This record gives sequence, structure tokens and C-alpha cells, in this order.
Amino acid sequence: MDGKDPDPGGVPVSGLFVVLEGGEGAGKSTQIALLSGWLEALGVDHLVTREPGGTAVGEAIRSVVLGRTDLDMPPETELFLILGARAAFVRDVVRPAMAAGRVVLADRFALSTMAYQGYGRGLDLHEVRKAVAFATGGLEPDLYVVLDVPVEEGRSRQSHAGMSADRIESAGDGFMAKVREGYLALAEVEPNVRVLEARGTPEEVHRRIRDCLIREFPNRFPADAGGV
Ligand code: Z5A
Repeated sequence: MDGKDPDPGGVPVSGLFVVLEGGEGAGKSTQIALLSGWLEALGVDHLVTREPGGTAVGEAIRSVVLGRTDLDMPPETELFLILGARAAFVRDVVRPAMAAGRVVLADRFALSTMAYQGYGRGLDLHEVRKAVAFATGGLEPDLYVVLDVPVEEGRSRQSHAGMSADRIESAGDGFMAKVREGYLALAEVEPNVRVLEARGTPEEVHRRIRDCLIREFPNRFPADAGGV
């Protein structure tokens, strides 16, 4: 998968786009912080970002699509708001960072749209895929890491942390179960998706993700870079 061989000077010729995915309470934010610390220690130039958001217009859209629990929104409206944010995210955040040879670590991207708006909301998967491709101009991450946790465990982590449900999480456990099934089904067919067990301590999960990155991108992360 890592087609980005170092140039003769040993410098990677382009960036790397890695996305953490998963249902509610899967631990993505926790793991992105740990990964960022690891990359920092390795001296790897990287950018941490999230979706929907990551740009001024994306954060404004996020406040509507997640924050406005009072709004009754058709699934198609939800889809196009999220994709509106994504177009700016790709143009203004991901592409420039990739062109500068940086590692982009994102909390969610297009796989979320397939899982939540496709499998969760029930929108036609083929249409969602086409709309996503239009918004991204066809940009695909190098790797999606899906952190898989049973719905009840994710929900219990959230409630222990006192986090309130956003507009989409408010759809309930039946919806989240469909989202989880969606991620697992997508992982069967998409070549750039890996599913990792997200139960265990944050440090155990971090080690699994590091090992996965070292396996997938041996030119970027040497085997002695703290994993495997
Ligand atoms: N959405 C969409 O529908 N379509 C799209 O295309 C996109 C997004 C891009 C984004 O919400 C919402 O947008 C999301 C999908 C939708 N709504 N839902 N669901 P967000 O960004 O605000 O939140 P989130 O992505 O759902 O993340 P989260 O649920 O808030 O959590 P997380 O980042 O995965 O987990 P965390 O914050 O790291 O951890 C949660 C708690 O668990 C916290 O107290 C931790 O200390 C604890 N934790 C973490 N790891 C562990 C372990 N290993 N053991 C025990 N406890 C742990």
C-alpha cells in the first residue's frame, strides 16, 4: 500500500493520509492524541484534524449538523451539509498538507459518510459513494483504521465521561448498531480499511494501531519505531 518510496535523499516524496474511524466512544480522539505523541517523538511532521470541521466553514457546518438537536433534517440534507464541509476540508487542509509531505491524521473522513449516512440513515450506498467522490475530487486516504467496539461499551464510555449526545448520536443504539455493521461490511470490500479491536486499555489499543501503521507503511515507519 505504501507506494511512496523515499527519494534518493531518504525524504518521503509525498504525504500520508491516515484516518481513524469508529462508532461513538470508540476512542478515536484518545488514540489520535497518542499517535500524535508517537509521531512527535519520531520527528515526523504531521497534522491532526477532524471531520466534520477542520476549516472555518467546516466548523460552522459542524455546529449545525451536530449541534442543532432541535432541527428535523432529512438524511439527504445531513449528507450534503457534511459533504459541503468535506470539499473545503480536502481543498484547504488535506491537499496542501499532502503536497508538503506531511502526515495527516484525521478523526473521520468519507468512510463515516458511508457508515452513518449510508448504512445508518439508509441512503442508497451507490449514490452516497458518488456524492462523496464529487466532494473529495476522488481523494482517498492511504489508510482507514476502524476502531471497533461494541455499541453498549462505546455508549457507556461516553456516559462515564459525562459527554452529551450530538444530533446524530441521539439516533440511538439501533442506529449505532447499523453503523457498526456498516463499518465491518465496508472493511470486507474496501482495500484501504483495517479493523482493530478497540477494547483494552488506551495503551494496548495504541500499540495495535502503531503495529498496523508499521506493517502498512514500512518505508515510512521503521520496524524499530516502537511497534511490532
Ligand atoms: N458524522 C457523520 O454522520 N458522517 C460523516 O461523514 C462524518 C461524521 C465525518 C462526529 O462527532 C459526528 O459526526 C459523529 C458521526 C458524524 N456522530 N456520532 N456518532 P464527534 O467528532 O463529536 O464525535 P465522535 O467522532 O463520535 O467521537 P466520540 O464518540 O466523541 O468519541 P471518540 O473520539 O471515538 O472517543 P474518545 O473521545 O477518545 O473517548 C471517549 C471516552 O472513552 C473518553 O472518556 C475516553 O477517556 C474513554 N476511552 C477512550 N479509550 C478508552 C479505552 N481504551 N478504554 C476505556 N475508555 C476509553
